[in-house]
Amino acid sequence: MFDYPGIPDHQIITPSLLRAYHHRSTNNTFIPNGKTIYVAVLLRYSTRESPEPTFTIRKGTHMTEQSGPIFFHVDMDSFYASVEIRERPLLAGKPVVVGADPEGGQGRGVVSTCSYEARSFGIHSGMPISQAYRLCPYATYLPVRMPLYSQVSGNIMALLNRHSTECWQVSIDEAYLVPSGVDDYGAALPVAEKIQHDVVAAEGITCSIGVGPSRVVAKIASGYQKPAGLTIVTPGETARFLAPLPVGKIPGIGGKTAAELQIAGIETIGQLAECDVQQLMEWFGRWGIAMHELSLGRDIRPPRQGGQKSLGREVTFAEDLDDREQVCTAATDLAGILHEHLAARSLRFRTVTLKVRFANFRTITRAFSFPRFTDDPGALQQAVRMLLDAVLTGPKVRLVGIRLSAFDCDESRQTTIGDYL
Ligand code: TTP
Ligand code: MG
Repeated sequence: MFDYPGIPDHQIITPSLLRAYHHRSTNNTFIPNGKTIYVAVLLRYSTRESPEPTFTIRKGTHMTEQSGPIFFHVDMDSFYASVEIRERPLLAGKPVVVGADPEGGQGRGVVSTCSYEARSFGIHSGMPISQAYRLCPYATYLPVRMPLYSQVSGNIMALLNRHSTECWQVSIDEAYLVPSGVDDYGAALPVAEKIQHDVVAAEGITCSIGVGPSRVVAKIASGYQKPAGLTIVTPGETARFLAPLPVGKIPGIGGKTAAELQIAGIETIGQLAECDVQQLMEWFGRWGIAMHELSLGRDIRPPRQGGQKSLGREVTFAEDLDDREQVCTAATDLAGILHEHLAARSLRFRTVTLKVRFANFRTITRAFSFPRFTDDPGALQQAVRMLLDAVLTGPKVRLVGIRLSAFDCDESRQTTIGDYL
C-alpha cells in the first residue's frame, strides 16, 4: 500500500497503518535510495464523523519534517457542559445548556456554554438565555458551578504538565504544550492520542488537540474539527491548511476587524497572507503587521509564562438595580470569588476590570492596574469600589462583572491599594 513512489495524492489510511508507516519511515526502511517520500502533511480525524478515524495523506512534505518546536493546543470540548454531563450521565447525547436560569423564557442572563447537541439548535456561548430557550425549550438548563469546573481544570492542567516539557495554561480549559518525546510530526500522533485518552480516563470529558509549528497554527488546528478532534499540521502544509479558512479563525480577529477586512476584499487567511503588509499597517497600525504574521502561521510574541491570562465573572440581576450598595455588594462578592480562585493557585494579579451594563444595554468597562502584582483581597475590594464610584452615576444597572488579569507569581508583594493611590 505504501510502495514509494506510488502513494496516491489523497490516500486514506487508518491510524494503525499510519503508525506502521511512521515506524518504518523513522527507521529509514521506507525511504528507498534516500529519496524523499511525500506524505502526511495534513493528518486529521474526527470521532464524530467516523468511528474509524481516517487520515488524509497528501504529497508535499515528509512526515518526519521538523523545523523548530512542535506545539500542541489542547482545548476541552464544551467544557462546563461536558463536566455537567459527566456528573449526570443520563444527559449524554442530549442538548444541555449551562448558564443563567431561563425562567421559562423570561430569564435575563446568558448562555455560558452548551453541549454540541444544543449547538445544533443554534445555541452558543454568550447568547441571551431567553433566546436559547426559544430555540430549544426542551434542553436541560443547568446553573454554572465554578468550583467544580476549577477543580476539573486543575486536574487536567496537572495531567497536561506531566506530558510536557513546557505547558502554558491560557484559560480554564485550554493550554499550549511542547510535549515530551515528540521529535517529529509522526511522533506527535500517538502522544496526542494518549493525551486525549488520558483526559477521558481521568476526568470523563473529551478534548480536541491541534498540533503545529507555532501556537497560532496549533490553536486554529484544535478548533478545526471539534469535538474530540485531532488535527496535525506540519510546517510544509501550514500555508495550504490556513489559506481557505476565514480570517475570523485567527485569534484576535473579531467580527469588527473581519468586517473591515471584508470591505477590502479580504475574507480568507490566504488572502490576508498575500496582502501587502504596508497596506495592512496603514489600515490597522501595528495590529496590521501582527495579523499578517499570524496569517502566515507565525506567532507574534513568545508564550507568556504564568498561565491563564484572565479570570472573570459577571452577574445579570433579576431586576435592574438602582441601589448603588446592592450593585457594590454584587461586584465585591464577584471579586471575592475570583480572589479565592487565584489564591488557590498562588496567582497574583495587577489589573482589575469592571464591566457594567445599564438598563438601556449601554455597556462600559473600566480598568485599574496596580503598579505591582498583588494578592491582597482588601486592595482588590478597594479597587472595585473605586471603579464603581466613577461609573455609577444614575441609570439602573442590569449587569455587573469583574475580571482580574495580568497574572504573575514572583514579584514583591504589596499591602494595600492605598500605597498606590
Ligand atoms: P470555550 O473553550 O470557548 O468553549 P467550550 O469549551 O464550552 O466549547 P468548545 O468545544 O467550543 O471549546 O470556553 C471554555 C469555557 O468557558 C466554557 O465551557 C464556558 C466558559 N465560557 C463562558 O462562560 N462564556 C463564554 O462566552 C465563553 C466563550 C466561554
Ligand atoms: Mg473549550
